[in-house]
This record gives sequence, structure tokens and C-alpha cells, in this order.
Amino acid sequence: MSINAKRALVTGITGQDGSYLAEFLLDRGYEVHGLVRRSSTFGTQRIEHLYRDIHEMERPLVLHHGDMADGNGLARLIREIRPTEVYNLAAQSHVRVSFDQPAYTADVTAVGTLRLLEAIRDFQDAVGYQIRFYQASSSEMYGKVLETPQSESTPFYPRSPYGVAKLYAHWITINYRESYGIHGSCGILFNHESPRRGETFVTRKITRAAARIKLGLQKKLYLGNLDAKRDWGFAGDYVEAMWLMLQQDEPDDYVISTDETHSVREFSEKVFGRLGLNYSDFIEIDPRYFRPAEVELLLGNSQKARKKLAWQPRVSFDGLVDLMVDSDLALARKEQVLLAAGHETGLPNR
Ligand code: NAP
Ligand code: G4F
Repeated sequence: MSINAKRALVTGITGQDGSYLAEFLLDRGYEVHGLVRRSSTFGTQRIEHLYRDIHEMERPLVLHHGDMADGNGLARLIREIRPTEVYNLAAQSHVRVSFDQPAYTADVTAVGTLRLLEAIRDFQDAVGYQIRFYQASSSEMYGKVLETPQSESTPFYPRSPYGVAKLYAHWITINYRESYGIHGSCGILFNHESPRRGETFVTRKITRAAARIKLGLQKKLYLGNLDAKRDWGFAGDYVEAMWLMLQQDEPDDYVISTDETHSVREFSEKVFGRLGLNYSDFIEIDPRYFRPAEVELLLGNSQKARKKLAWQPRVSFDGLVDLMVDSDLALARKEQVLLAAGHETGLPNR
């Protein structure tokens, strides 16, 4: 394989961001390689449309089995693929779950990043060309915020095992940049959502439930803290920022956000309102969804990315609500048809 070809390895390609990034890179002529962990069921729904298209293309999307827990496997893949860019999106990414699985979260999200950096470092030493590396850092690292809005210079105060693991991955990327000249950039991304968002994250949980309630498929929605505030953007806009970071001559760290904040309550009100419903008639509080330590407020300051990368979000808060509600309403309609036809589970293969 030629070094001049644009060849990207994306860990976490089956996730929300991985699927949008794969689309984005394929559109720009990249050969895209994705790391997929083995599962007893199919986990590739979000990229199936891309994978189907490859038979009409010149094999630009290739999936490889691997796991962030397996350093030898990662090193072998780097040697085989010889990527020009690596996007590290793989993580145990659910904050609430990280309180139940702190050691697993640390292994995959923190040490997994170290394993990948080690593989890149060894490869670069042996072959002598530089791989550009993107680390998916998180606004969750700001936790109990020490400054509002949060920028690249705001001190970190993580509030969950996930936040702590992400902070390790963030600093080890900076350390490898400073110690070994790795071209590693960290995107400190604030929450970003889409119709492909996992259904246990709050925005998708709300849009999915509201659409089902509208069609009579569900009666109630159980949530935790409605007062938490987040800076929510659209995932499709945010993957462009990841790519822009790796096109810069010098690696650096950037906050990516909309610079607006809204509460979970406000998001719920908008979603139900758009369906002609009043959220307070359907939402009930379930203490199981509260966290041992909460991040109350996130609000980004993305001026650096806007100036240096010429990046800006295109989808507004209302636009995001519309996108997600429309998509989940269509999904609920399909579910309704399947149920009417006697399928007990509604949507077996969504
Ligand atoms: P996501 O939908 O949860 O996707 C996570 C990806 O990581 C999935 O492809 C998952 O594979 C993979 N993965 C998990 N454990 C793995 C392991 N042990 N080995 C290999 N792959 C593994 O997350 P996302 O929303 O796309 O976020 C992408 C990245 O950005 C994550 O690192 C997340 O922590 C970070 N981030 C997200 C946001 C946000 O608001 N979305 C904000 C800041 C940072 P399976 O499909 O097999 O589960
Ligand atoms: O949607 P969430 O689970 O996202 P959270 O915790 O902010 O984490 C997401 O964004 C991070 C970036 O800051 C990423 F790094 C991370 O990977 C993930 O993508 O929860 C948002 C807020 C929280 O304050 C939570 O307590 O919503 C509150 N919430 C209220 N009820 C709920 C629920 N969250 C969930 N998941 N489920 C509820 O029923």
C-alpha cells in the first residue's frame, strides 16, 4: 500500500460518531478501516448502508476484528493497515455505566488509548513516517466545572470513572506528543447527538419514547435529573471538526461545542411540544437514573476551533430536536406496522 494514499483507521466505527466519520472520510476519497469487536449478535447496523455500497466501490471500507483491551492485536493492525490517520473513538462511553464498571471503563477507555499510542509509536520508529492521531476527549472531563464557559484552558475536575478515564487518555495523548513527537490532537467534544445516538443516552431516550407515546406504543418515560444542563450539538457537524484537526500541520487540542446550554427538562419540553404533547403528563422520575456524582452544567467556548479550524456547527438546537423527532417518529411508525402484523418485538433489526 502506498504511503501517499489517504488511509484512515477508525476505532469505534460501529458507534454514533464512527458511522458519521466513516461516511465523511469515504466521501473524501479515503480508504477507511474500522475496528470492530466480536459480538454474538450483529453490531454493525449504523454502518450497514456503507458496507452494502462497497461492492460498487474499490474496497474503500474494510472492517477488522479487534479490541482496545488487546494491545498486540492493535499493533498488528497498525502494521498491516499502515494508516495515515488514526481516529480513536472506541470507548465504554456511558457515564452512568462507568459507575457500575469502573475498572472495565478504565481498561478500555484509558489504557486502551495508551495501547493504541504504543502501537503507533513502535510503528513510526520502525517505518519512519508519521501517523496523525485523533483522541476523542470529552467535556465530561470538566465535571464539577471550575469555570463557565469551558475552554481549552479551563482546569479539569472529572466526576465519574468515565471522566477520569477520558482525562488519562487526554493527558497520555499530550504526553506522547511532547515525548515522542506523535502528531496527536485531542478534540474536547461537548455532547453531540443524532438519530443514530445510542438509545440509553438522554436525548435519544426522550425522542424515542415521545414518538412511541405519540403513537400509543408506550405510556410513560422514566428519567433521572431533569435539571442537568448540556451543550448539545449534531454529531454530523462534529466529525468534520475531528478531520479538520488532523489536517493541521501542528497537533493541538480544541473544544468543539455549540456554545449554548439547555436543560434536560427544556429538551423534553421541546420534543413533546413538537408532537403536540405536554412533557409533564408523561415523564416520571426514577431515582435509578440519578448518578452518584452529577455534572450539573456544561457550556463550551469553541472560539479557538472556530478561528483556527474555520469550523462551526450547522445544526441548531431546534434543528437537532426536529431531526431526532422526525427520525424516531418514522421508526415508531414502522414498529406500529410490524406490531399490527403480529410481530411481538416490533423492530427486530433496526
Ligand atoms: P458510542 O456510540 O458509544 O460508540 C462507542 C464505540 O466504541 C462503539 O463502536 C463500540 O463498539 C466501541 N467500543 C466499545 N468498547 C470497545 C472495545 N473494548 N474495543 C473496541 N471498540 C469498543 O460513542 P459515540 O457517541 O460515538 O462517541 C465516540 C467517542 O467520543 C467515544 O470515545 C466517546 O467517549 C467520545 N465522546 C462522545 C461524546 C458524545 O456526546 N457523543 C462527547 C465527547 C466524547 P460496539 O458497537 O461494539 O459497542
Ligand atoms: O445523555 P447522557 O447520558 O450524557 P452524558 O452523561 O452527558 O455523557 C455523554 O456526553 C459526554 C460529553 O460530555 C460524553 F463524553 C459521553 O460519552 C456521553 O456521550 O446524560 C446527560 C444528562 C446527565 O446529566 C444525566 O444525569 O442527562 C441526565 N439524565 C436524566 N435522566 C439522564 C437521564 N441521562 C440518561 N442517560 N438517562 C436518563 O434517564
